Amino acid sequence: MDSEITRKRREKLAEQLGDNESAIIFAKPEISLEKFSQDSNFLYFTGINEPELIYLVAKVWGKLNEVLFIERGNPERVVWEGVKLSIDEAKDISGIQQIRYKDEFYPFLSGICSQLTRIYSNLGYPMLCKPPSYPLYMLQPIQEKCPYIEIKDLNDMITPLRLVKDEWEIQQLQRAIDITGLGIRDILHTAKAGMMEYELEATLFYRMQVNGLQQWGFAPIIAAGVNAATLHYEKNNCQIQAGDLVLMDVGASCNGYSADITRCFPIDQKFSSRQTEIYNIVLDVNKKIIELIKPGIEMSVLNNNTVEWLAEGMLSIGLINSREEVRKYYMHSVSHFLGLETHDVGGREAVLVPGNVITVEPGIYIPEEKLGVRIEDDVLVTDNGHQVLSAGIPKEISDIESIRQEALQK
Ligand SMILES: [Mn+2]
Repeated sequence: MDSEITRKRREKLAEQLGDNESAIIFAKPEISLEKFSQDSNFLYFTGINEPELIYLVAKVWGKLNEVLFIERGNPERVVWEGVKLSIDEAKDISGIQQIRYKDEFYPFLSGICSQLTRIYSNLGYPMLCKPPSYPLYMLQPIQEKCPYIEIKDLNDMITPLRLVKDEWEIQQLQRAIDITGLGIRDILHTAKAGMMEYELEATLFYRMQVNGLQQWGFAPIIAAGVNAATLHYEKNNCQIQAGDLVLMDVGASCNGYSADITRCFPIDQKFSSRQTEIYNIVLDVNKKIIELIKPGIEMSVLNNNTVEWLAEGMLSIGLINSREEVRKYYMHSVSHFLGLETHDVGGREAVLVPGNVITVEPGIYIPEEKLGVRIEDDVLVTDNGHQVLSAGIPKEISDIESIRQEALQK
């Protein structure tokens, strides 16, 4: 990744700072023996995928000051932890010119904090963070020393930036989606009744790993039969029975950018007639919602139409008797933004603009019939419409059945 890209992002962040305000973004701390996963905002503004670093930008009396704090390597720890990022490497990857060691962070901040009125940081949502987030913990000493400084989450500043994806970001998403698609095809070609859900998960993980994608974007859902009617099922530990429809809601992550795809397939060669009936209603809504996507459309319009059209479908087959009952079998929303987080920044009230990437994922869940169907695509908003980034992953019944037939006749 070119440091010019992150430099431009930091410029846009700094433009939003008022005088005597600072933004401080903390990389995730290192947790021993755990696979490292970077803070999305830190990655977005620095391009550095290393723990424990701190990025600070401050506007003091009109003058901008930008510093990256890195760890001071300890030669005795090298054999355990490897070599830490050097000053030159940090400069090279991020394009940030002023690099200091992390033990200088508090002295540096103390030097400017009498001038600061506000600090924006990647605090996370305090309600959801128990114990308090790492950034909040790190800013505690400053808050105690300078209680007049207001400490705020920087979400509102970064949301408009992260919502619009540049070309490089779209490439990462496309790669994550393509490789997820390859894994889904592998599963369609190898799954058989009697297998465990986690065997299918392993097939996809293998495909991701051999293609160089080492992390899931989120906990994968491989749900057979009734499990597909549990929206966030992630145990993936049941045996798949003949007759089951299998739902896979999965996504690899590429340089932090997450795919989010859902496909369903019969463990037998063909969809049963009931599975076909439900699947076609969901597929039809999936396609009609995608057709609506273009700049200027509100997310709420996508949501309202989904509820309306799913209700029509359910009424037409007698699954429900009145429109009001639609929420019994469809209880989530149809779209969310996709990016560095699977549920990326951007709210339900947003109006789409070119460069947004959203999911489209209608579903119908009928636990009493041991059946759940969701079909999810990832869609880029273009200047005059949309582009389905997951278009290469089969979702037509005829395409899925022909792969299943070929697979089971082997
Ligand atoms: Mn999703």
